[in-house]
Amino acid sequence: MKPRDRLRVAMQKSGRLTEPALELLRRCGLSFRQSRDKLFCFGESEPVDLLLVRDDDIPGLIAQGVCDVGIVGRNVLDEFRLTAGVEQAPLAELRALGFGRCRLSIAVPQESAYREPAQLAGLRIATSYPGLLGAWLRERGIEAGVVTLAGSVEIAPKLGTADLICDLVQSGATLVANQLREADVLLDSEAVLAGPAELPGDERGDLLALLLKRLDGVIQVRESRLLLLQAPRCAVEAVTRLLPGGPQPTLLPVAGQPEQLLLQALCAGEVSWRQLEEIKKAGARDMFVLPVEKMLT
Ligand code: PRT
Ligand code: ZN
Repeated sequence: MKPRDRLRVAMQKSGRLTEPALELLRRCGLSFRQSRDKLFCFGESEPVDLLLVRDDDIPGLIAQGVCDVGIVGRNVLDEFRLTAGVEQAPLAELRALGFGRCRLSIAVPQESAYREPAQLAGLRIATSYPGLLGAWLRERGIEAGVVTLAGSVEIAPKLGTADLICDLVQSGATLVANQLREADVLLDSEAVLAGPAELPGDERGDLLALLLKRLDGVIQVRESRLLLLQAPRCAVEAVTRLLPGGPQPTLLPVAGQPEQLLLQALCAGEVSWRQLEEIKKAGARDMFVLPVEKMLT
C-alpha cells in the first residue's frame, strides 16, 4: 500500500457511538469538513481524516490498512480478534474511551433456575458474538450449542430457536421486556481506540502519537474534579486520608484565621455525596466540587 502522510480514523457512521466519538475528537482539537457523500470527512485543523462506516467493519478496515485507527466497542474489537483469520494483521486496544459502556452477558428466561455456567451444557445459546461466547465456554469446559444471529437475539428463546441468549446489556430494559434476566457477564465493554499492534513508522505514527497524547489529556480532564474545602489544621490529616485519589492536596492559609486552612485537591473521578459527608464529619466545611475545563501540568 502507498505510504500516507495523513492519519485516517474510522468511526461509526450513525449509531450510539457517533456523537460521543465526534465530540471526543473535537475536544482533541480536530475539526472536519464533511464531504457530500458523508463517508469521508477531510480533517481541517490537523492531517487527520475520518471514514464513517458501520461499526462492524471498523476492525477489518484497520487490519487491511484502509484506516490507521478506529473508534469501536470493545465487544466488536474483541470479537474480531477472536474470529479473524491468521492472515489479518493483529489489532490492539490503544485506549479505553469511557463512553458507550455496556456488558456482554448471558441472559436466561426469568423463570430459569440458572445458578452457574456448568448448567449451560447441552443448551442452545443465541448470540451475535460467537467468538467471545465460544472462548468463554471453552475456558470453562462447557459444551453448548452456539446459534449465531445477526440481530433480534433477545426474541430467540420465545421463538424457540435457542434456550437462552448472550447479548449486549446496558440498562437491562430489553431483557425485562423479553422476560429474560441477566445471569453472567462475559465482558465489560466501552468504546475504545483500536489500532494495529505495531504503530506505523512514518508520519502517521507521529500523528497517532499526537492523537494519543491529546486523548490522554482529554480523558484525564473529563474524569478530574477539583475539590476545595476549609478545615482546621488539626483535621487536615484525617480529611486528606478521605480524599478520592489524585496527588497530594495543596494547603493555603486563610486570612485572619491562623488555625484554618484552605485545601485544594485534584480528584481522579467523581466525588460522591457520601464521600463529601464523610469528609465533612472529619472536620471540613465550605466544600466545592468543580469540573476541570483544561489542565496542563
Ligand atoms: O449500523 P451499525 O452496525 O454501525 O450499528 P449497530 O446497530 O451495530 O450498533 P449500535 O449503534 O447499536 O451500537 C454500537 C456500539 O454501542 C456497540 O457495539 C456497543 O459497543 C455499544 N453499546 C452500548 C450498545 C449498547 N450500549 C446497547 N444497549 N450496543 C447495543 N445495545 C443494544 C443491545 O444489543 C440490546 O439490543 O441495546 C439493547 C440493550 O439495551 P438495554 O438498555 O435495554 O439493556
Ligand atoms: Zn453494527
